[in-house]
Amino acid sequence: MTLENLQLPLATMLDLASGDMDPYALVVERRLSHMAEAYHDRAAVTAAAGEDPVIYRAYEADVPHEASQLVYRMTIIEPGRIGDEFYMTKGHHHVVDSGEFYLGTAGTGAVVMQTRSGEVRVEEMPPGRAVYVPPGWAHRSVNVGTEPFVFLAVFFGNAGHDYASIERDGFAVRVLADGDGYRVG
Ligand code: S6P
Ligand code: ZN
Repeated sequence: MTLENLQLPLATMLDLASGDMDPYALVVERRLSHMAEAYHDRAAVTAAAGEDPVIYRAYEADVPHEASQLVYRMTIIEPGRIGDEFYMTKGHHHVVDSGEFYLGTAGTGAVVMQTRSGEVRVEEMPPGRAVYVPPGWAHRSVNVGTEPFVFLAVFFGNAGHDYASIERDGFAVRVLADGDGYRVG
């Protein structure tokens, strides 16, 4: 980095309870119609399609998508289910295999991680619990509670997001309602 393009420090307010970020550079909003194929109960997808609920939003800080940068996002997954499957993110691999830092800040959720060879791990992310997603592990977050599930993510600016392989192959496990709780099936 030369003096000409030296970047200034950035300070951002993160509301850990609500997930609001101020200022933010972009927001990703995903409704059911953006990820309808991800849910296994087709009748439940059809029943919810008219309302097309917002499943989650992610606010991103104004950091360049370049090597050596650390981009950060706050994600808010609404509470809800499609059939017996909890609201969740699309999930992705990073195009450039690279680790990611997650920190739960509100609500009750978990992150499902999976290698390309099919090894799976699920970690809960209550407020204050950090989860490290190592390079090569796809990741999808799930709200298993009744309040919005909020978490912070920090990833490399050149990571890139590969959604296509998850859209094609899915995850080997689903997080499903089970009484008042959940099971991984
Ligand atoms: C980015 C990080 C998260 C997700 C966000 C939305 O590497 O893993 O900020 O982007 O939770 O999930 P998705 O799967 O739609 O990107
Ligand atoms: Zn990621």
